[in-house]
Amino acid sequence: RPAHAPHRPDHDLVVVANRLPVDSRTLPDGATEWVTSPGGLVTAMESVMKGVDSGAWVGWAGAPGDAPDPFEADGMSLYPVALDQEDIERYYEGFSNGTLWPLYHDVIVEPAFHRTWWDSYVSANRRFARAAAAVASRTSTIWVHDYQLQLVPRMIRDDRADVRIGFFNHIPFPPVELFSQLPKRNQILRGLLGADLIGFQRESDTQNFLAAVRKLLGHHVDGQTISVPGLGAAPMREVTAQTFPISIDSASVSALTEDPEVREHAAQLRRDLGNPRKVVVGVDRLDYTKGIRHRLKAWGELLNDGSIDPHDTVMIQVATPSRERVEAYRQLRDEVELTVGRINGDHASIGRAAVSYQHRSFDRRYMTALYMAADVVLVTALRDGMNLVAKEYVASRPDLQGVLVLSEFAGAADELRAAVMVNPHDIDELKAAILRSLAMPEEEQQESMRSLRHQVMENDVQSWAHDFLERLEQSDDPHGEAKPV
Ligand code: ADQ
Repeated sequence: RPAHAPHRPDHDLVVVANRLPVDSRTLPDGATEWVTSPGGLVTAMESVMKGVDSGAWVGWAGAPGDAPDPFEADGMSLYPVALDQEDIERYYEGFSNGTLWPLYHDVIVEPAFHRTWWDSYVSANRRFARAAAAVASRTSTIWVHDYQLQLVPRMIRDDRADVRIGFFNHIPFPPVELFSQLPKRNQILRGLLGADLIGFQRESDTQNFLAAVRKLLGHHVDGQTISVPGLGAAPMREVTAQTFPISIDSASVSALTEDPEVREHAAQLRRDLGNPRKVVVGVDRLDYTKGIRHRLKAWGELLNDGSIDPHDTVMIQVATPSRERVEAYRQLRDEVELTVGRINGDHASIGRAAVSYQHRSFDRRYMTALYMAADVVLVTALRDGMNLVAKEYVASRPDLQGVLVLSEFAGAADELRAAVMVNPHDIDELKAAILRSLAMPEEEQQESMRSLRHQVMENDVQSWAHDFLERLEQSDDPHGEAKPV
């Protein structure tokens, strides 16, 4: 149970993200329970914060209304920010997930825009910025995360010119032709440029951002360095945009595979499925960017063609509930569940599913067991910042068995070159890739997995955070003193 934290503004690192790493949940007896909040950002940053002496995290606690008091958990100070029901509808579900999310993911669904959503985005961003500025000391580094908070760097800088500010975008940054559609696009760019360092997942994201800054704001760009004119008499500032591909806590995932209980769980999973010859797995938040429909279409056709025998091959699709109040997500859930129902209606036998569908969250140990039981993992995102599932699968296979099918539209495709690459829009290509993976000889699996593991084990989330923070330290000293050598 978290103890209440005294106000302790001496944090080395202040993380600002939409969500705290834990969500508050009110129990029937009125008491508060804290559970890990979902998604890739929290998975990544949780392990980073374990290595920080005095870390703080500013974010929303996941429930509408007044913010709980600051408290300590997992060795860091958590500072909850309040969002009321209207903020949730306009700032979070509206501008963040109804406007920015689809626009930044190649307009897979049409972005909606309302001016009231924007107003709420501005005021919510201001609340996060104030909360962060209030707990940062003169020597703190503030690290702002993700598309919900793009105005925060500039808002903090206006208040606190004496701190270093970094920003990392976990999702793609779109080509300038798409970004230009965004109402308030220049305010967004100026908001981001309040940071000293702006990080992106892929080199193409960094280049897209630099092109937008050049074309829409007319700022001078030299390589990765942007010259940002100061306001009034303030001098020109230099801002760096750079690529930092995020990763996972690879060693701890890999270590879990040695745990006898996890191993037994993996074996039990296969037994529960009726010991099929092959198990194919998909793990995603239930999001239209993840290509779940394309994957199920390919799977359904392979069963219909008779290319796959449902008596010896099973697919497990784990779909974490996500953004269930946003219309496009409700629709997606209906479509996915209809498709799964059809496939099972046509191909499942009594007691044995053709697609085993799980709409819920599982803990780390279960997820690792699932990866260990998977002969093939399908990552078929239509657009994805990175995709941690691809890296988790690789880290879970020290036995060098298993095949990763990876969409070229996931950020992970830049690094995980030894995967079976696919364009998920091409259903025939996807089907062929699945069949090839199911038939891949052991030696070939080993060769590919060895190369993938080399990449994932060497480049973990700790080195990602270290690289980002080290680069941020090299930016101009905000106190105007000489850089330490
Ligand atoms: P997400 O879109 O959330 O993250 P992803 O990178 O795949 O996507 O991370 C999802 C995380 O949730 C993984 O760690 C996965 O294991 C976990 N998860 C998924 N389903 C689960 C379930 N049912 N139960 C338990 N855990 C589950 C965003 C961007 C990504 C980027 C990350 C990190 O969209 O592109 O990789 O941030 O920057």
